[in-house]
Amino acid sequence: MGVEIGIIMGSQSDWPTMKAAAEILDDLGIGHETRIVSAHRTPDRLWDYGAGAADRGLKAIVAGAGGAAHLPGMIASKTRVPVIGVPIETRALGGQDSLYSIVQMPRGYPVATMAIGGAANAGLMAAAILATSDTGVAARLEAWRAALSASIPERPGD
Ligand code: RP5
Repeated sequence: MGVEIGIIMGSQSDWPTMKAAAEILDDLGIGHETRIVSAHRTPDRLWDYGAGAADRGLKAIVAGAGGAAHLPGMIASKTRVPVIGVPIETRALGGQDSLYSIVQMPRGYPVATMAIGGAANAGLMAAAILATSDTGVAARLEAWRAALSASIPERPGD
C-alpha cells in the first residue's frame, strides 16, 4: 500500500485531533503518512514538503493547525495537490481563530476547510478524492457510508 495521503499538523499538540483522520484512512485501507510541519517553527520543512508532494504521488494533503494556522494555506500555495484544512480548537478563541485563518484564502489557492476539529471528515474527504480514480477505495467508502447509515436507529430510545 503506497502513501497517497499526507496528514500534516503544526504541532504535536494537534495530534489528538488529527489522529481521527488517520483512523479513517486506516479503516478504508488507504496509505498515508503523518508529519509535524510548522509554518512558523519549521518553515523550511513546510517548503520542502509542499515542493515534493506532487512528485511523491500524494493525491491529497490533510493539514491541521491552530491559532494563526498558516500551515494549510502555505502548503496550498506551494503545491497543486488538493489541501484539506482542519481548524484545531484553541483555548483562547475556541478555534474560531483557526477557522477564519484557514478558510479565508485568496483567489487562486483554495483550501477545502472542514469544521473546527473536523479531522474525521477531512479523512473522508481525502478518501472521496481518491475514490474518483480508484474503484477499490470507492467500494470501501460506499460500504463505510452504508454501515454508518445502518447504525442509526429509526426511533429514539431511553
Ligand atoms: C499551531 O499552534 C499548532 O498547529 C497548534 O495548534 C498551536 C499550538 O502549538 P503548541 O504551542 O501546542 O506547540 O502552530
